Amino acid sequence: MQLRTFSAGTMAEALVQVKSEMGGDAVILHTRTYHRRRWLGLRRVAIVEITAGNGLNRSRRPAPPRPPQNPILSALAAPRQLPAVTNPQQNSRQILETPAANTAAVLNLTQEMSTLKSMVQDLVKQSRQSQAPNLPEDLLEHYTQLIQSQVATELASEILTNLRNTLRPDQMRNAAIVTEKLSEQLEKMLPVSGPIVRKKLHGPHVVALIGPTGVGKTTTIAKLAANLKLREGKTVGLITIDTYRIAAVDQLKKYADIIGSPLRVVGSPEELKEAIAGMSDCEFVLIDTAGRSPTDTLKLQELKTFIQAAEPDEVHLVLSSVVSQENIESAALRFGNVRVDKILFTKLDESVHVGVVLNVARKLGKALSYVTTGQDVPDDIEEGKARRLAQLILSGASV
Ligand SMILES: Nc1nc2c(ncn2[C@@H]2O[C@H](COP(=O)(O)OP(=O)(O)O)[C@@H](O)[C@H]2O)c(=O)[nH]1
Ligand SMILES: [Mg+2]
Repeated sequence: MQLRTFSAGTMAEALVQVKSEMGGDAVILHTRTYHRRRWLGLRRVAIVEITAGNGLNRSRRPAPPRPPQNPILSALAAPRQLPAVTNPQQNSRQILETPAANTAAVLNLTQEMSTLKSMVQDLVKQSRQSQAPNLPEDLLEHYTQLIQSQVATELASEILTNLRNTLRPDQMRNAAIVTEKLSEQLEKMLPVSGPIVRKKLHGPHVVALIGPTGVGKTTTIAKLAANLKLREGKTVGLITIDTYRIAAVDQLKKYADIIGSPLRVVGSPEELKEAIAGMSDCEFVLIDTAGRSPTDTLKLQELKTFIQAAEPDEVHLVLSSVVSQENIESAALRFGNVRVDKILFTKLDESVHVGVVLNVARKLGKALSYVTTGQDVPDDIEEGKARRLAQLILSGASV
């Protein structure tokens, strides 16, 4: 069986692609509509995705209710000659004049629809089984939940295969046990770093936040600084690297004033070194980085020289969980070149696909430090906890 996925702006466009690439015999197995952010996450664009298959192994279905052709595709793309009611304009008068004929036609259509519905369900199940082989029926539902939360298919398969291998048959029948064990498997997959802690006795513990523009670095610095200072009673100094003079400083200055922390703005690696040295009486120094465009490699190179000069104790790559997995990965690749010790995910309150956090943490092999859950300073930040993330993935809900 050959499986392919097509994406387009509308269902009609996607169907045209299916027909032209796979021919009229292709069977639609699954459709979904999702939104992707474009232009640095400012615009949401709807994408229709169709998964279609060719050469389905029909021997799996013992008694096909219909001839082995492509009823779904043809029903959607080029309506077949169904009873009169499928072509209402042509036959409307006739139907209206004979209520019995009308009822019969509607009945016929209802039957046709329910046959199609059960075929689609059957095919979707087959498709899932082929993607997640050897999974008992009870676990398929959980596999689907992981996929819906955007956990990568290979990760979802691995998690459920582990689960199948660890559960006894009697446990498998107990939904509460299955969910608990599944959560444990997910938790094991997500490395977390714990909170920012100063271990040294002298000098500040220096933390830098890097990442694309608009992900929430400055807001997160303000949250971290406020919590360290106001809740934990630590002394905190703030530094912002702003070589572009884009006035991003005002935002942090406001927070620095409220918290009562010093803020230094630096324009060169030397100034940054001096600024850190000047804050030697602080227990923590948090470095914010302003930027114009995340794709500007020259600026990334510049950022690297700043980070090298600062010699921070930890560098957190800040990523927005509402951006597509593709964009997150390309940002991670670019900033990975600068230096990344931990990852921090923002805007979990706006994301329904928390699986992305798991995928990216696994892919980068970096531990999750914090997640942020809203715009409020200082409350909307939490230490990254594997169990919390696992439960969000399993519930399919946002925070
Ligand atoms: N919904 C939501 N918005 C956030 C969160 N963190 C930051 N923001 C918003 O994202 C926007 C950009 O934040 P900013 O800190 O300026 O991003 P920076 O360019 O990386 O410094 C602002 O409107 C913030 O209020 C979060 O956790 N959830
Ligand atoms: Mg900023």
